[in-house]
Parts: sequence; C-alpha cells; structure tokens
Amino acid sequence: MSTPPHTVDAFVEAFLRELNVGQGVSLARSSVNDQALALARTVRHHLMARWLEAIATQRRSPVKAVGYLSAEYLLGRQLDNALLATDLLDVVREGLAACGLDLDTLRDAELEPGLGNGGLGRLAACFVDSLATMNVPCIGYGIRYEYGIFRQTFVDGRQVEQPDTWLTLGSPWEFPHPESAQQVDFAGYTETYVDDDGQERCRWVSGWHVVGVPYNYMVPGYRNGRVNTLRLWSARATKEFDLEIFNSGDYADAVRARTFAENITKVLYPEDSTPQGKELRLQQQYFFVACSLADYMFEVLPRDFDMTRLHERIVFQLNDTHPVIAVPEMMRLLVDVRKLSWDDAWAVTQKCFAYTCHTLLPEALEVWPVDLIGRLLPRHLEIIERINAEFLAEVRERFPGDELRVRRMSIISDYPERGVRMAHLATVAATKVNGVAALHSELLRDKVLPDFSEMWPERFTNVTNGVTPRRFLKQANPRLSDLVTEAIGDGWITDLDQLQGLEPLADDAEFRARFRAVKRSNKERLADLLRRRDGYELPVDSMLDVMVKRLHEYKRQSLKLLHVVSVYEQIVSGRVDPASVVPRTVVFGAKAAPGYRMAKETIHAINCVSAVVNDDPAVKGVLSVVFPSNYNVTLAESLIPAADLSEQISLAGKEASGTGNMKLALNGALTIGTDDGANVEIRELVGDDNFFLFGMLEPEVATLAEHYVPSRCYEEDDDLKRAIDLLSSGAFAGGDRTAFEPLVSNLLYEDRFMALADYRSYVDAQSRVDAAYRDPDAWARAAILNVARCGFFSSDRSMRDYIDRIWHTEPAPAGE
Ligand code: 26R
Repeated sequence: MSTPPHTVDAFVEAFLRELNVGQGVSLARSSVNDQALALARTVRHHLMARWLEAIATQRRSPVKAVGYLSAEYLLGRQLDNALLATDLLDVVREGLAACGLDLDTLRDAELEPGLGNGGLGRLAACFVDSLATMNVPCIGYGIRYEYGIFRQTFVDGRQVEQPDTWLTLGSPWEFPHPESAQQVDFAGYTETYVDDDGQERCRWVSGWHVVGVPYNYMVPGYRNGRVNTLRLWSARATKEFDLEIFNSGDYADAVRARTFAENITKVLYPEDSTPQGKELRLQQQYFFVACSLADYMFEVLPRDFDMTRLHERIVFQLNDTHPVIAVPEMMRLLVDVRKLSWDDAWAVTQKCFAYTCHTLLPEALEVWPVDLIGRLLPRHLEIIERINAEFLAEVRERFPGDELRVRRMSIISDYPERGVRMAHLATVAATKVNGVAALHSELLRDKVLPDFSEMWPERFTNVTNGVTPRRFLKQANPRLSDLVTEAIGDGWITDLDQLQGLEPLADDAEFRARFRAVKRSNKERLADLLRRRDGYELPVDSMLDVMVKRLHEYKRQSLKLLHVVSVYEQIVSGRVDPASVVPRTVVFGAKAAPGYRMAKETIHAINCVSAVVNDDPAVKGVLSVVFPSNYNVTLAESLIPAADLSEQISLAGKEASGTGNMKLALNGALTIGTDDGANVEIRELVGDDNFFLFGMLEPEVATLAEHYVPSRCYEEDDDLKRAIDLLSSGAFAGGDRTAFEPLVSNLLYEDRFMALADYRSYVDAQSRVDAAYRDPDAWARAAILNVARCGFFSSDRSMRDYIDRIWHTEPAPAGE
C-alpha cells in the first residue's frame, strides 16, 4: 500500500470518491457531516501505509515496546492533528475551496473523543503523541467508552449533565477488529487440580464472561512517517452467553443479559477525586487490562514466546492505580495459563511494570473492598493475598518486631473494612514509582509512601509532566507559531528547548509589538468563538485572566471568585474609582463531578456573580466574568492562546503537577500561582520577575492545618469580610440570602483547602499583576520570556526521562 500524492488534484479526486462511494452522496446533496466524514477518511488514507508498516515491523522486530495502560485518553479532535502530522493543511484547504467547501466548517463538525476527565487523560494523549514523534514503539491501551465525559450545560446557572454521544455521527478515526477479540472472565470460583506433569495447580472456573473488541486509532508522529497504535477495548456479549440464556426460553431476559455485558464500556466515570468503590468501575478496569495483557502477550508476541523474557519486550506503564489489577492478572497468565513457577512469574512481573502516581489527596487513592474483588475476581484475590504474604515476610525480615510498620505497609488493609490498597500493590510490583512533578515526587516519597521509600529508596523517581507542543502550540496557536518559526526556524516543534533562541528577542521592541499583535488577534478569534458559542461579548482590550481546570475545592476556584467579588465590591461601594482599575475579563472553564455538591455550588455562584457583574454599568469596560459551558480540549485550544494571565492557585501540596499551567505559560501567559506542583519548576525556569507567586508554602500549610480557624481570617481582613458579606447578601441572587449559604458556610467553618488563609496574599499578588499589566511592553517582554523558557515542559522531554529512568527502551525506525 502506498501513500497518495500531496497534490490538490489528487486530494479533490480522493475526497469526492470518499463522498460518493464512502458516504453514498453527491457533493451537491451532501450534508456537512457527510463532508466531514469523507474528509477524515481521505486524510487518514495518507497515514495508512505508514501505520501498517509500523505494525508489521513491531511484530517482526525484537525491540522493546512501551505498553501504556490508561483508563483515560482525552484525545481532542483528530482531524487537525492528522493534517498537521501529514503536512496536508494547505492542500486540503485549497482542495476543499475548489469544491466550494470551507475547512473550518468541516473542522467544527468533529466531536472530540472525550474519553477522560482531565489532567490524567490529557497527559496520556500527550505522551502517545510524543512517543510516535520520537519513533518509540508504543501501544496505548484503554477503554472505548460509548459515552465520554458528559456535556455540560447550565440551567439557571447550575450545571446540568447531558450524555456525550460522540459516536452517533460516525467515527471515521477508528478501526474495529472483531477478529482480534479477547475473552474476559468474571466471578465463579477457583479449584486445584493435578496437571499432566503431576503438579498441583490452580484454575479459575468463571461464572460469566464477555469479549473485548479492539478499536484501533492511529497515533501519527509529527512528519516522521511513524504511526503508532492506540487500542481501545469495547465490551460485547458473547455467542455462548446468548445461547445459554436464550435456550432458557426467556427472550427478554437474554436481551437484558446482553445489555449487562455491554454496559461495561458504556460510560466514563466522571469522578476524578473520590473513588466510589463501584463494582462496574472495577469491571471496567479488569476488562481493559485483561484484554490488553492477553493481546500483547499472546497476539503481538509470537505464540511460542519464552515468557521468562517478557520484560525484554515490553514495559507496562500504569497510569495511576486504575490499571493495577494488571499485576495479579499477569501472574495468573504466567502461573495458571503458561505454567511458570510462582517465583519465575513474580521475577518477570516485577520487571514488567512501572507505576505513576497522579495525586496526593488521600481520598483519591483507590482501595477496593476485599469482598468485591473476591466475588468478581476470586483468583486475583488469592494471588494478591500471596503477593502480600511474601511481601510482608520481607518487611518482617528487614524490620523485625515492627508490626505497626507491617500493618501500615500491608497491601490489604483491615480498617475501616478489608480492602486492597491499589497504590501499595503497584509499588510492590513496580520497577519504578514516579510522581509527576519534583515537589509531588518528594511528597509522594516522604508523606504518602514513606515506609516504601525507606525500604526501596532506588525505586522512587520523578518525571515532571509535559505537554505536546504540536497540539498546544503549533496547532492551537498558528500565529504565534509562525512568529516563532520566522525568528528561530521550525526546529522547536520537535525540540522545544530551541525556544531559548527567543530570549534575546524579548528585548527587541519590534518583536514585542508583533508578539502583542498575535495575542490581540488570538483574543479576537476567541471573541468570535464565544459570541457564536455562548453569546458572550468578550472585550478584547482587557487583560484575559484564565482559570480552566476541573472544579475541585483544592484547586480553589472559590478563591478566584472571592477576588472577583472584592474588585466588584470596591468599585460599586465607591471606594475605588473604576477609571483607576486595569480592565480584566475573567474566564472560567470547569466541569464538576455530578455528585460533588460543593463543586456544583461553586459553579452556580460563579454564574450568578457573572450575570450580575456583566450587567452592571458601574463596572462596564472594567470587569467582566465569562464562564463558557462544556470546557474541553477543543475549547482549551482557543482559550489558551488568548490568555494573558494563568491562574494556578491550588493549596500548596495538593496539585500533583498541573499541565494547563504549562500550556498557558508556553503560549505566553504569565502565571499567578502558589508554590505547588509544576508551578515550582515553571517559576524556577521563567524567573521570579516573570511569575506572580503568592500563598503559603507546603510546610506552612502542614503546620497551619493543626489549628486553622477560617472565620478568623474573615474577622481580621476587611476586604475579605466585605466580599463574603456581599456574597451572602443576596446581591448576586436576586435578593436570596440563602443562595450561597452552603458555599459560604463551608468557607467560614471548614475551608479544607485554606482559601481564606491565602486570600490576602492572593489579592496582593493580583495588585502586582495589575501594576505589571499597566506597562504593556514590559508585560510582553515577560510573556516572551515565559515562552522562551518553557521548552522543558514538552512531553517529548517527559518521554526522554521515562525512557532514561524507567523504561530503558530505544527509538526504532518504523519502516524499512
Ligand atoms: C475516582 C478516582 C479513582 C480517580 C481519582 C483521580 C479518578 C481519576 C483521578 C484523576 C487524577 C489521578 C488526575 O487527573 N490527576 C491529575 O493528573 C495530572 C497529570 O499528571 C496532574 O497534572 C494533576 O495535577 C493531577 O490532579
């Protein structure tokens, strides 16, 4: 198979063929959706030959690959990414124009695959992009949710969730492979038996099973001819499943049973902070992991592969604890199916996994009830118990008599109920355990898993997160990309450190002027979008102050809101002359987990404040608040390039890394931020003068936590008191004094994440922001230095670090 030529004529011919033959319509009668699907198929054709080549080489060659195991991939739209990778943008634009069609319209017809909640899922998408671009063999394994992250709408300012029906208009970027389906067993019991060789062995007699059908996605490298694979699994009922039940005569029951099986991959769980211990979630986790291991071990590798050498061919990276059930699954495959001895199997398993932790919140650490695992995966529970027994024997040997330590470290906890601590299981099984930013890795080592790091110090490492410069600079910000390329060439696209070459240009007045013109035109582009999309009038002359991320108390959207209310209050009370205020537009983008009460109350409060502020002539042209609904990757790509100020204001010690912080800085926004997550490294690199630091440091937080009384902050700070009183007054809720009662009470009497304690420091930092913004040229200089110094935050660098410190894999040419 060959790659079609890059000419306008060839494109038009292929496109019309796809439209006529693939979609079955003429150009004249085709809908926008027909055109978009035909376009996608035409473009993907350009990647096909390379893809098949990469798959064939991977099967043939004995090169070690990365198996990235992630329950989430937040991919974003595929068309632009494919156009960029194949360098087809101009040809396609021109070809479509020749057909009387507009590329932007077709682009907007694509629904993004939102198969993730936030940072963790988007990180996985950046990582597979970087590995393809770096020519590293990788298979991404995950779940093809029929419904991704919900579509957020606002009704009377409150979040209402709608199902994300991303598949209904057709899915031109995926390739189903029913012939490569895997069977996945659940429930039943285990029994021992004597094998042909006289050995006593264990087998699992399952209660029911489903099959997993893989859907392949192309992961194209940037103009390097490589295409890696992302393999997402979808659950189906099996034929046998049908026969058994249909024979029982109850047709309706049989159909219900099918639905039951197919429910496994129906919907992405929208919680990203507290696991609910839901059975279906464990089913999802085991389902995709079982499919993926069997696929790699028995399909990708030759049938007769010597499994004691498995680690020479694959390393599975565990993206948080969600796929950790892979550890006992691999043991089961090696011991029960391939009949290796326990010790041989454990030796290999321990070399095949590495674990990344993405959180510090204790409530986000997964613990599965022992009863549940025992019922759903009886054999896995036995295996976990044996791993634990041998591990605890090792602990007792190292630390004789220290039974408290043994309890702390045990994979199985006894209290409040018997549960399997997935982070402990992962740590025991992994070659390496890493956090996602320098500070986070330190806290992970010293606070979350101190006993483990004492026992195995060399197992712990850090890899600071990164973002792909292809999507988040080149594609999202074409104007800045062109300016940068004109100045330093285009090597930065695959070697982001080259942005350092911009450093001298920060002192070049003409470059600064052009940089400012780019920002301005990005704001205009955003204003157009928000006018069409949400009916907002975005003032393009004001500072664009952006806070976009999942809604969570630890991220402190409420602190940002208190700042907005303070500014508003100072103007309407007449204490501040509006003419003296630096005009600002505050943008929020955030989804709340549907069951997270306080997060939803915060969304409601932001919307209410927005409505009043935007409608008040007293602050017109000075302050506005916009909160477009349904923040997602696509919206991020328009918002980030337009931002002046990046809000990264989590309580120190709570945000593992953050990646939005990197995307914004890379696009020339200055950060106002706490000393948390990757903010620490951003500030180190861009310099204190180009970063607005505020708030307590992590050790101060830890100390204050012992005696924190939030209402005292309220009593002691007049501005804070006025802001909270105004919120409580009903002024933002048509006179309803109870509207924000839960939110206000929570802040005054609980404030787990100490928003009130950091309020003063925050508003003072915002005054420094205003002062800096008053000098647009100096601001531009600082913004350019942010761009120039953020090369470190490329996910290519993150991948380099994983390769050097954890995987020890090497790039390998995909083709001959
Ligand atoms: C409900 C449950 C088990 C669950 C908890 C947490 C499900 C999903 C999550 C998401 C977490 C792990 C997450 O997204 N963490 C984020 O990972 C990003 C990438 O490393 C970091 O940048 C970010 O700081 C962190 O919050």
